[in-house]
Amino acid sequence: MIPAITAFESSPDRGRGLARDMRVRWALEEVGQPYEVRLVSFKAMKEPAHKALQPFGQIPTYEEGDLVLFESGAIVLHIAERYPGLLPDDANARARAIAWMFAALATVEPPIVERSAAFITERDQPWYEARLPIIEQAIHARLRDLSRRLGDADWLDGDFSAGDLMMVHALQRLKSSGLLDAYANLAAYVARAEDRPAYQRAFAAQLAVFEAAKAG
Ligand code: GTB
Repeated sequence: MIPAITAFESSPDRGRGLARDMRVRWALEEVGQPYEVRLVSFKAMKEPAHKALQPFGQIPTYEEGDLVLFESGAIVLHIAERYPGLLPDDANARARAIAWMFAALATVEPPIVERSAAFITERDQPWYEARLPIIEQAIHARLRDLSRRLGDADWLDGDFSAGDLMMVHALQRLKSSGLLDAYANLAAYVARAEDRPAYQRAFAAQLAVFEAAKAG
């Protein structure tokens, strides 16, 4: 059964791999599972057919036989549990890798997303100049602790896992901000993950969608 995922027909990230279909593509590439991609427009995303798959009218979704999933974290966890390669066999190590997935989604990513959202919706407001450093302080607090915990290890807990995949994808959104520059080990961690052949394949696939939309 070839799973099918959804992605932006025309991604606002202009092919930088920041939209959340990227983490699902990457997970599927890591485990070597072929997949299909259905591209959806912003309009189609808000229509009942798509909302039956994703109640909030967003991408990504994941369909595999009778199973329909939404939420990128749940999708990546499902892939990691269904196919070998993204979670350790040892039960305790597996639980810790899943904890890192949650840490990425619930602890590290929120202030990063808040910064992007503030830029999009509030940058013309008089309070934006004062608000930005407050959000950035919250991001630095997470990066400092994450950097200390990673230390000089390659990955967060042993071998590369779904926890690293989710964490790196959350951190990538900071690349253009310069905020990662103060944490050499985190910048190297992101670069190390981006060197993985599975990452490269997933990145190329989502970039091809953007290039095709631009050309056509
Ligand atoms: N919690 C959900 C999940 O993890 O699956 C969040 C899904 C989500 O935010 N989807 C976004 C979406 O569908 C795309 S990825 N947005 C359309 C809408 O809500 O109407 C978020 C995203 C969008 C754009 C950039 N970018 O331009 O850099 C980065 C990330």
